Amino acid sequence: MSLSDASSAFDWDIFCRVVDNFGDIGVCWRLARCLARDHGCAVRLWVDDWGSFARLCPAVAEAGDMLRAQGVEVRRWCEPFPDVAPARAVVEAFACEPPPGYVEAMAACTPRPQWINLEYLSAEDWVEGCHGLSSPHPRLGLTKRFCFPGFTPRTGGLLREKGLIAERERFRADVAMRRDWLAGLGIPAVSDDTRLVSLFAYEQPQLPELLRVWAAAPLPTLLLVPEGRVLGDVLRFFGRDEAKAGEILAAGGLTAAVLPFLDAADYDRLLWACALNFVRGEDSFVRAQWAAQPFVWHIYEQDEAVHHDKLEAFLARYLAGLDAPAADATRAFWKAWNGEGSLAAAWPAFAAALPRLASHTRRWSDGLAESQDLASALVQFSELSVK
Ligand code: TRH
Repeated sequence: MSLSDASSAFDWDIFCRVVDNFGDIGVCWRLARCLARDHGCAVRLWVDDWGSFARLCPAVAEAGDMLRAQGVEVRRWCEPFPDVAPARAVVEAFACEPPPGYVEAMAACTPRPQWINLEYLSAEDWVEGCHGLSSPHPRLGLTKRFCFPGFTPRTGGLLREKGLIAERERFRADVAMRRDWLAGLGIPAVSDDTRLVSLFAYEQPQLPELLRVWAAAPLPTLLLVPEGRVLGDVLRFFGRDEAKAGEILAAGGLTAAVLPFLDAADYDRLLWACALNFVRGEDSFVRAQWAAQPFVWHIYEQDEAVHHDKLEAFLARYLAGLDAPAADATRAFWKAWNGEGSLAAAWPAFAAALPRLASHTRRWSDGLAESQDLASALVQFSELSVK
């Protein structure tokens, strides 16, 4: 049987090359699960770096080149690439280019698969003009279309699982559930006036100065830090070289708990439980917005500092409608967190703005939740019927 006669068992093939960290695979893995769980699609996910993926999906570590996890068939993207019938829709994440033989096989299919390049998230204005554009293949008669996630209805939107917001609200409303969940992570009971802060970031050289301010503040802070790149900066403040998940460190009014790298559901709960979330990259940045609490974004650095425009574009959208002093304080603190200015100096005004920022972020999140989510947009985009 030639591939053109083969009717693929899969609705979707998603191709993911891990550039670094967890964002590329974080987005692809979430998208794959959304398509499978929320849309009943048959999804196959191709991933080149199983070491990184195993942090998000531990079952990968035990598997050979293939496994079924959370409703998705996961395959190692290796060379030579196996001779498989392409799916009806193909997502190439972040211009990672599917294997040439697979693309030839796509061209031989009748009908030809829908080919979508899923781009990185940006709040910049040009995104609306590029979302949905097509690019014809020079030889093979295939057309690739561009899907840009984003914050406006004229983009692909953001990944948001069905029922996520209701689940968040149930967790928030249930004080005992939150307390028990924190206790399960080894976090001691805290006083009602303690500010819970989660911290996921790249290296942050100024962090010890900020922690000094928190340690001396009249209100206590509990800092929850999943193991990762920023932990070294936390430990520097405490005069330690290393710490294991489960350790709790204290200085003045500041307590820091080192957490293991959490699974996706627990990472959401962490964000829901905290009054302030430090996030980074792409996927955790979006999760913080679904948590609807004030957050600070450590943006992924790009060549020629283009990430500064990206940061500004997001701030302009996010802060619109917030009173000027609170908006200025938030902008100054975010910029300092991203290397422009002093964190300790920017903190007092930002801390004073947090109550107003909290209600503003809630409105921001509610507004985003009214838009179509990215997986639904892709299903529509690909013209596959929703089952
Ligand atoms: O890891 P990131 O910095 O990822 C990236 C990549 O660097 C990528 O190349 C770049 O292009 C992109 O950012 C913009 O940050 P991100 O996107 O937040 O991915 C982290 C993932 O890890 C996210 O899915 C949340 C998850 N996570 C957990 O599952 N458990 C945890 O405990 C933590 C802290 C994170």
